[in-house]
Amino acid sequence: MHLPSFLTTLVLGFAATASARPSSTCVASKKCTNPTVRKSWGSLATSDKTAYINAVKCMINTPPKLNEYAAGVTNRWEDFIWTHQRVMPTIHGVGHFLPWHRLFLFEYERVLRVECGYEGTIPYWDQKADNADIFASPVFDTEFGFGGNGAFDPTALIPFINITADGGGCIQDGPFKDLTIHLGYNNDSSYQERCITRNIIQAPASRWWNAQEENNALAHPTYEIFAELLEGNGNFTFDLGMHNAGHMAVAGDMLDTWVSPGDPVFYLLHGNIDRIWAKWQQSASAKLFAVGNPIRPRLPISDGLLATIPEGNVTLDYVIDLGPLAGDRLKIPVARVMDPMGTVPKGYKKGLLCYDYE
Ligand SMILES: [Cu+2]
Repeated sequence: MHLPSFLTTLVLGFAATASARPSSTCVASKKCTNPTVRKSWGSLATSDKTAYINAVKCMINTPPKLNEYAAGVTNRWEDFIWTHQRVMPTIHGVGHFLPWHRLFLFEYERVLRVECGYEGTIPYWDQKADNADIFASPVFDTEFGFGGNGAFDPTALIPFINITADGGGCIQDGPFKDLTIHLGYNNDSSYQERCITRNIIQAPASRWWNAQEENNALAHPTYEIFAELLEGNGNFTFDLGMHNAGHMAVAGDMLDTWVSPGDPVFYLLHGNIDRIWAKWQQSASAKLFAVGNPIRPRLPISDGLLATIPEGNVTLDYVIDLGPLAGDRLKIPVARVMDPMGTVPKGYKKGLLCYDYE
């Protein structure tokens, strides 16, 4: 295995070009009472882990609602994969990356609870706890976790860095060993039968999954820089950030930006990204409703698609939605998902959320 160049190159290229947004932080509503509490996977009791894994299995075994839209959607789990796949180019590298994924997690958790009788909350992956040895993560436990690496496939190159590693093939063990996915890779939503792959590598975890990286992001006073640092700037060889480094360290399906929610660990990783955002928001009152950065992606996308996306920056009024997954019910201004504890700035309908992180 060659050492990827990002190990030796640390680019601190973030110019302070973004200015603080004028804050309309006059809170019109009260915090919700009795928030649910999301906990790290490693801190859960084994019975809680089993309950969550069973809820995921339930979702996989539940009939789809969106099969009319794509042949590769055959169950409720794939409703969510496709929902992410269909809008991939417009929800990454944009100002609403964090709010959109927060909304996505909200609906995912709701479906686990309402349709699968799950009584807990969605767990998060405390990435920094696995900095030294990602392979030993409780997330990859074969009994009380999501199984470990994919089978070794010498032809599987990790995208962006073009190296081989120890895995690359189908998940070999654990509760999702035989998970069959019916959507293709990238934007291919035609019907197929395939496994979930992983190609775990330590390097991104060593470099980005640590308290220093988390604190480095948290220390930035503006949403614009904080959010970009946390997500990663789209350059998969230099500035991964904890989010991109999370996808890259697991690799396989997790490194297919379109269909990465096929691997159950997607939701744990995004739980952590959402947790860090919430922590940043709660660190000063002016940050709670701070949002910004362009609606148009930083990443290259086709000119045809780009032309359909408005110019300008994301504001509290910018409307996000989950498409047919939730229809008008979750077609809402960003303002309504800003506070996990459900407050909204003056003038907005009540907040959607009521949770906290432990
Ligand atoms: Cu995503």
